[in-house]
Amino acid sequence: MFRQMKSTAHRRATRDERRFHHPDFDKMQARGWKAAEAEAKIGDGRWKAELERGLKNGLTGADSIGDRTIPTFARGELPHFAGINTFMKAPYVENVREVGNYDAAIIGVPFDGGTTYRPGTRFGPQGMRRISALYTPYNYELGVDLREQMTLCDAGDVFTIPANLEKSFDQISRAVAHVFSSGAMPLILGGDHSIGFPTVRGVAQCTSKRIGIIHFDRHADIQEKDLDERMHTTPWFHATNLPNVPAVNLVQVGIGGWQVPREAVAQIRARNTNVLTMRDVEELGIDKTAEIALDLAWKGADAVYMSFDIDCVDCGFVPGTGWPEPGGFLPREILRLVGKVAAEGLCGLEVVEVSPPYDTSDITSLFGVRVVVDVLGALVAHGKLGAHKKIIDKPVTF
Ligand SMILES: [Mn+2]
Repeated sequence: MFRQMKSTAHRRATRDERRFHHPDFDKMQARGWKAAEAEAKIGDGRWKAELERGLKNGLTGADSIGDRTIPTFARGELPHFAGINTFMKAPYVENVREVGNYDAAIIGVPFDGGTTYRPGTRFGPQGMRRISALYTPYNYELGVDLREQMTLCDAGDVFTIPANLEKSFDQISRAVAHVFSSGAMPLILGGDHSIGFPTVRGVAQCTSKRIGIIHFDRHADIQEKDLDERMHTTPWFHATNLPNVPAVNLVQVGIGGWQVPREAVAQIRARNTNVLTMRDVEELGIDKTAEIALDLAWKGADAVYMSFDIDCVDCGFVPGTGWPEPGGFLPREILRLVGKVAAEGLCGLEVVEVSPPYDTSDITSLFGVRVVVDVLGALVAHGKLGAHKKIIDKPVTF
């Protein structure tokens, strides 16, 4: 008898008997539904114009094709597997003097001469451009359509000099300064992290204003030299020597593990930079980490630059990188953090250390692309795209 009662008490409820405990849940209040409603408010004029341009430039489609917006030659976004891979199929600005006609410009920096272990980041811009074809310009959760709400171009790659760091640095600074002076926001696809110095130098030379840096990385990258040169372990030593890029506005997030050289740690102390380890981030939580990073980077500064080393993400998610290290950010965490930082405005972005030869299924390249589009999405959603223009008081002309 007892046995029978027990079995009845623990019998699984049938589907009809099952109780649901969320009678007050209103799907209309879920972000999922609100995002669906918000989409209806975004225009589609640029999409229609793209289709028209496709027909004009790519010929009308064969008679058997019912959808008369499909051209003979692929032009524009569709199909995603076809076409010439600029970043997100953005227009290629062959004449870089026209780059100022756009809100933001992709600059490829195919350079891995600063690498101290695994090479291959010279293929980073190609890798990210190729897999960027996977994305539409619309983000459901943000309610943003980059095609409709901003203009993006791809300025192509900087002509780097593979065997010479210093000549490459000069080329990179010149390219970034040119784009920044034009008013287009520079979006830099590296390349190894040695380029962090010349990229920041390119921005900093166009302004008398003070620039902070938010640096996502597992590594500190602030020693003076490595292997007797200014390698990818050194960008912040040299960038924070620039007169308007003080080390007290450098915020280094995600640092830790077994790959931080002690020379770099001495510089952290000497220069009084700001370091948040992964454990700090865990204890603070993502939202508070973002607030603190923003407070420190913006304190007395007029603009903030974001340097995103892909290896800040746990290496299980980004195998295609120069110095993989376990224990970094999970993808959802870092994307949320990136979005929160970008929501306050940025004067430039670099994504570095993507090394396609070590990648698997393009996932590291895809993550790099995701950082770029999430930054753009946050800038657009918060009305901050173009805010950097007000600090350009020393534009360069070449
Ligand atoms: Mn790193």
